[in-house]
Amino acid sequence: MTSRPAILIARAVFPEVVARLREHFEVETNDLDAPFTPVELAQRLQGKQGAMTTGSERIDAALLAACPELRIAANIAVGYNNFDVPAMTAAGVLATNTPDVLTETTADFGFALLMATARRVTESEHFLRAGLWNRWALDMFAGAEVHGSILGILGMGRIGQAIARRGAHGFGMKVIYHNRSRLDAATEAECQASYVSKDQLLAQADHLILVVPYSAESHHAIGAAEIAQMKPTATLVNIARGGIVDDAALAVALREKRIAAAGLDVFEGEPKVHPDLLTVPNVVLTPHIASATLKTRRAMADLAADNLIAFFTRGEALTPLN
Ligand code: 8YV
Repeated sequence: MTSRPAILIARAVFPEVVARLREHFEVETNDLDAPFTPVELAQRLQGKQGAMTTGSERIDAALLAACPELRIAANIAVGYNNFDVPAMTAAGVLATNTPDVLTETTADFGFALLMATARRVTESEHFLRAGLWNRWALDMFAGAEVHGSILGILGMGRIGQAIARRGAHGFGMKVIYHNRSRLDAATEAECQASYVSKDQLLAQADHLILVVPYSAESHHAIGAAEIAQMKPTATLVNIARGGIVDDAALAVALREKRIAAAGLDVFEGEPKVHPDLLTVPNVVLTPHIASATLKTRRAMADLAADNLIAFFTRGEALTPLN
């Protein structure tokens, strides 16, 4: 018998973070780092009061009913569509996420993907690696201009604003955005961003980047009809969540050159990727790495750990969602 709370760390995390958690809790880890099935997760959570999760672990009503001792789930992610927050609240389980610590890093990557997409970086690299480069040509891999173009942002939270600042201040872009609620005038001025309707955003953007949280409302927010509203020269970047874009419709649009190119870090049903996206050349594909710098991933794990420690020692978490 122990009086210390018991927690499950559902995926492999930095040893230093595990060591810190062991100072406070009885800790079970997943050293193989294979994602648990829902049944395995419920089994591992038996007798646990806390869970450290990632986007791979779903905390929903069925899981909560099977794990009555659970009191907190600390997500190592700012997005929390793997949590059914109303069900957690009803079950008296605290939910936490990791905002702020990944904002600038994720915005950096959004820009990296935008530039790789617009300037055809991976497409031209594949060409070179395949030994196809035997002469220089004036129009070879000529892409879309980034500086001075129109940057459209769907979802203007912390990361959207950080992308806007990069576009406006670093690349002299005209920034337009659409969001459920309009930003206050001071924030708009600081980001040099103008609020437009979703239709205007689609029609005007040279480069459209998606940074909106996933919800029933944002499911397939970009499908065939929305892509049809975009300029044929436009690019589309998704660093938000799979499911916001209808990947099958996007693959068709890319193949038919209805838009110039896309950059995707997230996918419907990832880690599976729609097979048609793997065969179209004008798409840059990355495996959900927008927040992946060592410093930021460590900061995310540390914040999730701090949430668990603060909750069990002081009764309140640092970044609660409910
Ligand atoms: C995470 C993310 O790495 O924070 C988020 O919402 O998408 C990424 O930064 C990923 O969700 C793993 O939990």
